[in-house]
Amino acid sequence: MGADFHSRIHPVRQLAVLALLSLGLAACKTEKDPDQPTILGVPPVFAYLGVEYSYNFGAYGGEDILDYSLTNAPSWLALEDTSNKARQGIIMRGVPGLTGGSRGEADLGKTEGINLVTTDGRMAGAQPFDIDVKYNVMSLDAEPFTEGESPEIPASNREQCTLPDLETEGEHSVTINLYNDDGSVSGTRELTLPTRRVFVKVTLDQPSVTRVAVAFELLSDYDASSCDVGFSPPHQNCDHSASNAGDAILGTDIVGLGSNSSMPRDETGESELDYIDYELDEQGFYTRGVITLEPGITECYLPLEVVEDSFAEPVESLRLALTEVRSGLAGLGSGNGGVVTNLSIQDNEPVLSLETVNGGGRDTLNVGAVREYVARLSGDRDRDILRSSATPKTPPHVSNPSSLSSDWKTETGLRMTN
Ligand SMILES: [Ca+2]
Ligand SMILES: [Ca+2]
Ligand SMILES: [Ca+2]
Repeated sequence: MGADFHSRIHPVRQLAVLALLSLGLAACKTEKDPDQPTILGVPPVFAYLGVEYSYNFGAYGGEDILDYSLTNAPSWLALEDTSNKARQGIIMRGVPGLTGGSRGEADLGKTEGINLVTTDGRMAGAQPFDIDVKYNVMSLDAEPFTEGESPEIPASNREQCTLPDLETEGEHSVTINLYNDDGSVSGTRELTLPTRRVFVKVTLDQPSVTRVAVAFELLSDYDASSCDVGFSPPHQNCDHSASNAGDAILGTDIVGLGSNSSMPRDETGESELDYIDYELDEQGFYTRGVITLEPGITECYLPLEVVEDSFAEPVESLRLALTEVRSGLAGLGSGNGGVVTNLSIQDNEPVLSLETVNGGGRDTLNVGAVREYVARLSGDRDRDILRSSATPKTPPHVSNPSSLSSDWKTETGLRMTN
């Protein structure tokens, strides 16, 4: 009765048990004792450096208390001492790279034909399996940044580090070149500009049992000595040469930490983030540092600061690289060759466009005729605008909305709107 009821409710499970029984019998092809000790289970094929690996084997059969032993196992892997010997089954565990002699990367790779042997003193059962140890890979991910904006950190199912406060603005001082009409450098100017915090997501594939600290660095192809043909530095045709177009200037367009910024704090603002350290580069800007993921954390946020300048710029690109594991065990990419992700900064300067009074984008005008057009400036203007003219080779001119407006009105008969 009980069995009938059970079979109606759990026909699938009963089938599975039967299948396991027949598999177990098939595996031990010699003269069979039905009470042969048998191990159940298939341990995971992959293990990761610095990450706990554990598996609980089931067992049945045998006439007495079962004893277990591992053969051909990697040194990091061991059977757990069972205090309750009457229990059937056994747990094997270990941390590749750490347990069994802290062999680090020497534990990488595949071990084939590991055997878990169980015996009741008279008969033995065996369960062969393989384990392949891989790097616990760290990777980077970032959305495009927009000058003047701080993004939200999206929700995550992963174990997160303390979320950084991105709202608080920072401040950064830069020195820019001033140019004569021929593009030669006439002097420099110190500008102190607000910054907005952005972030790059740092993920660890698996939860590490130890703290993992990794060095990072901002990189850009921008090179002030890469001039247009016929020019030599310092010159505007070097600072803003064709080959530098679209490359962010580290320390000017973006930094890890602004020169006058306070260290990033947690979301409540109560304490400084303890997982990020910034370091100075050769130019004296904080464009590198170390990020530390505590044990178990698999997702963290590396705060950077985009300088909110008032230069009209194309979309600028740069890169963030993870360069070195300073402590713990993590792979920088699947082959541990390094991790690099592309970053981009979209400009937020107003864009000036001309249209007819009726909003048309095209018009025809007889020579000598006069007509009123609308110059439309996109974006908000709550301060002076540094207007750079249409071609990137000409110097940025400093002006402000009122003088721009009156200039345009008197000289061209245009009306400014916003
Ligand atoms: Ca910029
Ligand atoms: Ca801006
Ligand atoms: Ca800008």
